[in-house]
Amino acid sequence: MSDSRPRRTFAVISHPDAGKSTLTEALALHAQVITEAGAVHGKGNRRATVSDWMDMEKARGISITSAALQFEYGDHVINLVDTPGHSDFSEDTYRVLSAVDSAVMLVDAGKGLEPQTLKLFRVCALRGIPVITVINKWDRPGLPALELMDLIEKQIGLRPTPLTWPVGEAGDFRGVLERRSGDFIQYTRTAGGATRAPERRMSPDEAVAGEGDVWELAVEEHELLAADGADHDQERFLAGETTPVMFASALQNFGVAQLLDLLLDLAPPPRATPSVDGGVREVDDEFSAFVFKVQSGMNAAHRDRLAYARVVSGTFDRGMVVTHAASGRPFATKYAQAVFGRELSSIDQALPGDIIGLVNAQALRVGDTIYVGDRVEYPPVPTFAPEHFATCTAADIGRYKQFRKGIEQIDQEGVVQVLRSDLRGDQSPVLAAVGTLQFEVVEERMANEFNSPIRLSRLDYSQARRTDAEGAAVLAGVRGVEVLQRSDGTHLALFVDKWRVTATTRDHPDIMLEALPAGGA
Ligand SMILES: Nc1nc2c(ncn2[C@@H]2O[C@H](COP(=O)(O)OP(=O)(O)OP(=O)(O)O)[C@@H](O)[C@H]2O)c(=O)[nH]1
Ligand SMILES: [Mg+2]
Repeated sequence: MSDSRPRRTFAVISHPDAGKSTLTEALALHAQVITEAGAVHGKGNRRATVSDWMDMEKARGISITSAALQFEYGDHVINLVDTPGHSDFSEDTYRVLSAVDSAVMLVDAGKGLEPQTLKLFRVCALRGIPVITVINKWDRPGLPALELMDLIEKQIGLRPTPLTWPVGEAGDFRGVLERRSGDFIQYTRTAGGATRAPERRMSPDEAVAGEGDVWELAVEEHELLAADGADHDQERFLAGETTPVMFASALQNFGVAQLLDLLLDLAPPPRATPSVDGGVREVDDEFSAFVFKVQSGMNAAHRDRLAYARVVSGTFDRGMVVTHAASGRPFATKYAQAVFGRELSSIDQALPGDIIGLVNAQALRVGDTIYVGDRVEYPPVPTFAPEHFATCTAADIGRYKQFRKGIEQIDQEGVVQVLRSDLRGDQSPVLAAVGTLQFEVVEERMANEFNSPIRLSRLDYSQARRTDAEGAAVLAGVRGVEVLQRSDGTHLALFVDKWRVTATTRDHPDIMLEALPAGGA
């Protein structure tokens, strides 16, 4: 977007099924970027949400890949990234977390804090990403609100500071008490939740008259929270000690306006970013950005490959020639796009916090930095320890060209890690994944997008360790170990199990065998 309005850049994260894509859509609906929710929220009749665009996502009703949406709201420009909840895709979610300034964490009111949610909370804490908590699905029976606050405090050690408090227990969502003003905001359902939910602000007196005991209980609990010091404190929130909490029903568009306002008022704007060499790029320094995601197949008609870059500093102008840090080569940015799910529209300018799509930028890989002026390189995005391995061959040998092209693209996107060795040859690379659903995505995309169905044959390995050329040479003759190379040059030694790793370390104490960060559940 071509103006200087303030930016808010955040990710929506949680355990699968908590309602991230539904909330993403509700936010877009509320900001009036879409006029009707794409999801017809009936069971079995669910159309895809704006952010779930892959065929596989539509068929299964889960998000498989992250989706970026940029839209205007009030006097702000919002950059939102909807992430997949499934732990098999957590590498994608973690990459997104390197590109945002805050996170909206969804909690399913009926389920409390689920494993993947807890894990993501920890990642945010580690990276210093402030977290806003949304208790979702309040339209359905669930845990008591105070109990949920206890769970947040005990299980993740963040102090919850609710900004709104539900009026009506889970399953009887009448509205919220806005704690700052003490007002009642009453929500009204619309048919199927397809349009913005009307809301009415009422004074406490009106609320008592209308809602009686239910209102009084909310007031009591609100006072209890206040007495306990559970009020919002901006500094502590930004320091990662507290989390503002809101109650919502994404499906019915309840609580969505309050969340948008919260994001504008309290979520942090883009800030200075450290580079690998220990320096810092200030927001108003010269232009720089890094690629956190590469995706193709967004549009079956054009085989576009899109690199998603987060602008870190400076102003981006379309057509600008930037430097690609990895190769030192100049790079022309003629085809910069704003992204809204799968829709692209060309942009002339972008500011820090914006996520831009660079079309057919073949040179760009996940983690790459581009810049103008003083050289800068941002830290690489993490890759995880794969735990599942399979050899991959073209089902139809006559389609080997398509096969190679597809595998190369899959590799560049980081859908799985692609490993090769002289022994196995190029016809039969090994795919390495954090979770087996990643294999299914590869199978589906190779068949439909690249017209080269594949055969996968699972290998017995479950452990990968980083080694080097020397280690590879030593391990070449060792039984139960195989060394392959990733396209970034990294040598990975694969082992059947942990015992084999231990035994090998004992027998060859001098070689490098380094654990990779754990990814999956
Ligand atoms: N009752 C109720 N159902 C909801 C609400 N929000 C989402 N759902 C339903 O929960 C299911 C999952 O919603 P999604 O938005 O796809 O969940 P998600 O978190 O994006 O899931 P993944 O991307 O697969 O991790 C869908 O059937 C939604 O209609 C809500 O507020 N109330
Ligand atoms: Mg989703």
